[in-house]
Amino acid sequence: MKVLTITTALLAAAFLVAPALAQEGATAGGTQTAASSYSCDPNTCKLPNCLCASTSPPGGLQPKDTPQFVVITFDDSVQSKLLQTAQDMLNVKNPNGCPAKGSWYVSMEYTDFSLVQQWYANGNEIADHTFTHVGSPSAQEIAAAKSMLHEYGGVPYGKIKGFRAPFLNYTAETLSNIQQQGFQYDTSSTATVDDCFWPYTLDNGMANDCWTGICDAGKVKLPGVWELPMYAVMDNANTPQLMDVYLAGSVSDVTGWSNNNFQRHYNGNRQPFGIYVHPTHLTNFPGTPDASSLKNGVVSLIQSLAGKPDVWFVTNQQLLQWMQNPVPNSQLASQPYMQCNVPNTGKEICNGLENITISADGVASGGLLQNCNFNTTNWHTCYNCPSSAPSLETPVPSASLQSNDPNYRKPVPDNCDSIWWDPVVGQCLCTDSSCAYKDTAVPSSKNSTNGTSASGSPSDSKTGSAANAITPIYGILVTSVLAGLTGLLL
Ligand SMILES: *[C@@H]1O[C@H](CO)[C@@H](O)[C@H](O)[C@H]1NC(C)=O
Ligand SMILES: *[C@@H]1O[C@H](CO)[C@@H](O)[C@H](O)[C@H]1NC(C)=O
Ligand SMILES: *[C@@H]1O[C@H](CO)[C@@H](O)[C@H](O)[C@H]1NC(C)=O
Ligand SMILES: *[C@@H]1O[C@H](CO)[C@@H](O)[C@H](O)[C@H]1NC(C)=O
Ligand SMILES: CC(=O)N[C@H]1CO[C@H](CO)[C@@H](O)[C@@H]1O
Repeated sequence: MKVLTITTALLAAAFLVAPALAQEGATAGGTQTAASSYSCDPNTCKLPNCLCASTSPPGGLQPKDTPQFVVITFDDSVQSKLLQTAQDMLNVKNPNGCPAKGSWYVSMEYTDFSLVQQWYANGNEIADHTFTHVGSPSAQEIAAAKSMLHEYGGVPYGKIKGFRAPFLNYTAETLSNIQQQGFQYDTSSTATVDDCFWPYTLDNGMANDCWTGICDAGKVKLPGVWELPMYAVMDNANTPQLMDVYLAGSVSDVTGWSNNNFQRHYNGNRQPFGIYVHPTHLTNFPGTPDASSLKNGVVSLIQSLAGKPDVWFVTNQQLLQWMQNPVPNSQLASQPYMQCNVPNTGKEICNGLENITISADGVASGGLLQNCNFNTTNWHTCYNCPSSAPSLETPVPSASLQSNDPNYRKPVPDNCDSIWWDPVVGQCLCTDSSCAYKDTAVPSSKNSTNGTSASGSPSDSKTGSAANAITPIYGILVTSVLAGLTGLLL
């Protein structure tokens, strides 16, 4: 395997060209020297609760026996057309015959919560991408999104385990916030070549994005919280491309880079390979350029990776289950978290698997759905609409119906998963051990969406000068991405 050395000078150049290349966090850093401040002793840091950053597979597995995971992730709002794009991308099978699964990092604006539930009930992952998609998000931004995904999307708190920072712009304080709010992992950092680490715990700090100063001693130390680096595709100029790689070149260029980098992982140490998209770019909307060829390129790439006996398309949660107890590829098919039994409730209960239809104009509907209309946004839920539009301060306003109203929907209790919960009758349709669920992650006060009382760790501070230097670039992207979205979707 050819090892590429990226110099700081090259990196600087990469950032300058970033706006022309792609979207948020498309390019990223990673120097050989920067990671030297990371140190971790594998004799004391042991699975399942601790793992040192390493380019080698966990559990002492040989690369040839290690599954090649591919994670496909989607960012921002969940809407019917975007969901269709995601489903088209995931239309491949794993070696055990189960469908590919993906992770969605959901921001709240324009999200249709009935589709959040549908995505979740189909075995995919729902994760937190803040309320209003702000860089450097407050604890309140993170907590508000989690509350809404639970209240209106029916996702148990304990199943919302992941976080990704908007614009991939996080600080030590962001990471400390997600730990305080009980998240299991962050996936906002970048892995290039030298720092192409398998997921690791933050007991000994960060080992990626070191050029920002985040790896400095004592800066981040969060026992038990996992970091899942995002794996960059190095293009022909050795510029790391991270998100929406399809925007950085022609379909054939992007396919070539992606295949080369996939092979680097597959023939190397089998680190996970990532395909990170904003599905809005791959979806046709009236009045915007035809996205079909972009989408077809990505779909073809995914289909070309599928079908190998050791290539698995998983959610980040599935990947973490494997990380904590790594088994050889030959044993992966039978792991409980790799099964695909569809819950059979014997009854239509608005669990997301049934009764949501998408009309030609891209509107979700179904007899059991509640329609929550607040002028600028119109979304659906299996639960109660709020009496006023959710806001950052009050993400979950009181229900529009009184609890004694015959049409009042019963919220998912902490001893049932929404895929078996009938919110109309208020009944858990599965109680045996195969589906027993107890949510231990319910916030102590459901009110406390204001974030947490504790402040960040004393060592928190702004990220280093390198990060500040790229702020204007991100700023431009923020504006144009948001402007694009609002234009499209309002
Ligand atoms: C990124 O985070 C830094 C540090 O908190 C902040 O100054 C900057 O405004 C953020 N950038 C964006 C695009 O939000
Ligand atoms: C959806 O549910 C409603 C109410 O139970 C029912 O009337 C309707 O026929 C269902 N639609 C489908 C496609 O099953
Ligand atoms: C929730 O917030 C309201 C208004 O701030 C307050 O009156 C109520 O006591 C809180 N409930 C809990 C359980 O903290
Ligand atoms: C939310 O947090 C802010 C700042 O910590 C505080 O001033 C405010 O009173 C809090 N609001 C609620 C409802 O707890
Ligand atoms: C600004 C605006 O469109 N307001 C409308 C919001 O919805 C209510 C109820 O449908 C209307 O009465 C308002 O005019």
